[in-house]
Amino acid sequence: MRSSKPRLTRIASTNENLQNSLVDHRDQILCILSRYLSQGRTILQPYHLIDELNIAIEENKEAFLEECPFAKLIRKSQEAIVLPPWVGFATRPRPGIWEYLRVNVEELVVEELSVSEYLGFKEHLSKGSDVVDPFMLELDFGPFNARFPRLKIPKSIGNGVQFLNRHLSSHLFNNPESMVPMFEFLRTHRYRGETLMLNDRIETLSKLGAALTKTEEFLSKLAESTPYSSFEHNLQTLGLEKGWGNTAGRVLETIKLLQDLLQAPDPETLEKFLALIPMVFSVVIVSPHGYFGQAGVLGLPDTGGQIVYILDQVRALEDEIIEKLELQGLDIKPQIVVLTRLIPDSQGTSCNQQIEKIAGTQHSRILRIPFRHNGTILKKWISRFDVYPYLETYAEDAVTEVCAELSGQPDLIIGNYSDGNLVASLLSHHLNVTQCTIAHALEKTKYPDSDIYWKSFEEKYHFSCQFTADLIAMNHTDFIITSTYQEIAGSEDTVGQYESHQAFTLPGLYRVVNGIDVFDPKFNIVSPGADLSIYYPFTDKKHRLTSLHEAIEELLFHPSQTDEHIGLIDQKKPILFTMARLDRVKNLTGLVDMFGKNAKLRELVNLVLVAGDIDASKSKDREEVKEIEKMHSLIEQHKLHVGFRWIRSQTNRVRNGELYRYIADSHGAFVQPALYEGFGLTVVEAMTCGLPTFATSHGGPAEIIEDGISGFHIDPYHPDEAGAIIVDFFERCKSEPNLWTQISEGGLKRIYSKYTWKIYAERLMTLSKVYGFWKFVSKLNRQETRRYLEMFYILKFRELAKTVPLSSDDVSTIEKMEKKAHLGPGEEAVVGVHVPDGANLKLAV
Ligand code: UDP
Ligand code: LCN
Repeated sequence: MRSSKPRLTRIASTNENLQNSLVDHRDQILCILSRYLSQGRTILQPYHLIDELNIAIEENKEAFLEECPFAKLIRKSQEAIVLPPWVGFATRPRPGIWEYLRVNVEELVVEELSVSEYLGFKEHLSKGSDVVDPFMLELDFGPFNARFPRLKIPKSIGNGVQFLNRHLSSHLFNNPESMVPMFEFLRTHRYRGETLMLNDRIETLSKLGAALTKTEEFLSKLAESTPYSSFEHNLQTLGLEKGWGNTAGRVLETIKLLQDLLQAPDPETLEKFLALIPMVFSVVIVSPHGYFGQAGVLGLPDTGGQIVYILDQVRALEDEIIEKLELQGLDIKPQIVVLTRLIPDSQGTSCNQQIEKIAGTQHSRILRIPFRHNGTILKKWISRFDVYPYLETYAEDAVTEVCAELSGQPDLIIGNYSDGNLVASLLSHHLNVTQCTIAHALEKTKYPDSDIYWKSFEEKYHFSCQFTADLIAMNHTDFIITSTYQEIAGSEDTVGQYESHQAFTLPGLYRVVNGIDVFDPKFNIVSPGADLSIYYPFTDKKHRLTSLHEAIEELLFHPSQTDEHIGLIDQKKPILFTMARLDRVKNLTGLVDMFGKNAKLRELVNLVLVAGDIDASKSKDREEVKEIEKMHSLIEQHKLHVGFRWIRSQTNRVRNGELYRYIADSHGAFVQPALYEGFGLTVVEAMTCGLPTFATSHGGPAEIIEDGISGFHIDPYHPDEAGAIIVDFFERCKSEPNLWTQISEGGLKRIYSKYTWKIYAERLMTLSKVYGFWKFVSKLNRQETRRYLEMFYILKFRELAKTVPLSSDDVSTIEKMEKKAHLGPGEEAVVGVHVPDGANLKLAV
């Protein structure tokens, strides 16, 4: 708890230059500040700040302004808060490093602010907050991590495991006895009661060295390929159990690594050794929301990349675990269970089946558990924003069902997205199992100002619950994997998704002064790929699925105007293609608006989009309904009946793969215009098929694509410029015949070097083992943080979850709510399956 009354500190000497520049260039700076005030905005984004600065420099013809400390401050600011006479700035000199100050526009003085003071100042923006709570709850995870190692250089963010290994091994291995924890770890290592690695014959660490030497002598007399079974008994007598390798050569290799560690431990050898130890046999992957199925679900609301990612991940992980277990000489069947929601009213999908085998795997399956409340099972799909009141009961049910399904505990629990990560935290807390967190997308970044104005988003999105769940999971987890660096710490100019959870405020609820540290070694970048059996280059003629071309041509060109497709395209022109869920953030309506206005682009290409439903009455998703309506009105407004085609969402991935290639055949391109994209699997898919790609500069695609080499960046907030970039490419393609191929090949090169599932699976397994090991031998599981989180969960999350209305299967209630939602344009009413606050309808299954 902290008083929010600003402690007004005079400017520190480090910022004296800034203060001096305010005095020296008073008029020019006043002119810039007054431009900010006159915008009539209370929060200015970087592009507002820089656009206005550039205009002022241009108008004043004052070149020195470029160099003055004030202009530099503006260029490094990620946000300005306008509360006359003050303008507050949150500046970010480098990724993960923040400074706060405010400038009094009347007196032209600067004050440095602490993070707490800055957030307190910002809280005045939210309604009624002249009564800012003087004793606001402040969340600060900093003190818990004060003695914990952290990275220092922004460029090493995301390489947590190397750093952690280096740091902890130097502490752990600093005397002859320091290998005791490793010895204990190997001695107690078991799989379902069966001893692995070392047995009781080796009683002490000192005896381990001798046992290893004897084993080495024995094995070196055997041929390398001698199978383990033929010398199993000899090794047991020496104190070594299964797990060292399937041949004499492999056992020797593992023993050698341990001998090296005993002699002179170093982090690289430690990582190699741990990677060879059998530790992960069963994995639970948690992903409750959406329609989690293997067919006919993609493009349905809340059902996109996360599902594709998990199914591809399962296949890659299973292959990797099987391969490694075989090399380790173990005849164990790995088990991977995807834990998702059972939806009794499954709309023709398989989401009503409790167990479903995962195609392309030997032992992996989907386990579905329904959402229930007070003993009543919820039958219908509900939006990912409405799931919070169900998650605790869901997690309780999951503990029992998962352990029954696996006939024991898992070795690793991987959470996905806010709901899955919260459930994974509860499961891992309860079972004391290593937890891995994958965000996919942190909504706070997608919805600007959803923190400060959380109350106005609350009815529709319940962000208070979601952000609380995110904070709990990211602090509870043992390690976090992200698809890109930018997801953690952004870039020089943009803020990372995790980074934006470092400091923010939810006025009236709590203020986060240290929510997550992007320098924490729990962060690791492990990028996914695309399924290469579905997405492969259009030039791979041998595997092209020409039998699907008739159906594809019908989708693209058939003149009938149906619920399946509308619009007509000119077959002589290349296609600019996009495919996404019809969420507002995907900005497909923004793309269509830009296309509609750009006569040159319309002359050069057709625009084809695959997205959502065409008939709004068929959609159950409140955001999608709005986007569908907006799309129809744009079609009318820009007369987009020709040169444009809108195809409803397409769930057949194999055909979609061929669709990308079909578009590449005619030298088209892919465009991904999202306002913010967590990663962007469609970008990877399109590039893997050899389709030149234009993708948003906000989020993952900015890192996947190297601008001008493996594709192009476009800024959705500057649609005219984005349009000009696309026009320029297609125009240049006419005069530079190689350009199209050059970008297409640049894209493929990028994918093969960084975005494949094989690289992903190896890395994830190594990380799980390393973090699992450190959790066992050190206090890495951060007990203090966990106790603090228990309190936060019980006192805050539970209370917030109670404020989310329970959903209903009652049709009459749904219709009433839908009517209410359509009262008028722009009205923020709730559409869908909510029941009025407090009502708790009990419905039989
Ligand atoms: N997708 C699809 N049909 C559609 C829309 C999307 O198959 O109508 C697939 C697409 O190919 C990709 C995934 O859904 O595999 C979308 O993933 P992405 O990461 O691009 O976005 P998300 O939906 O996860 O935000
Ligand atoms: C969710 C998203 O929004 C996408 O950006 C990602 O590509 C997808 O999940 C897979 O991680």
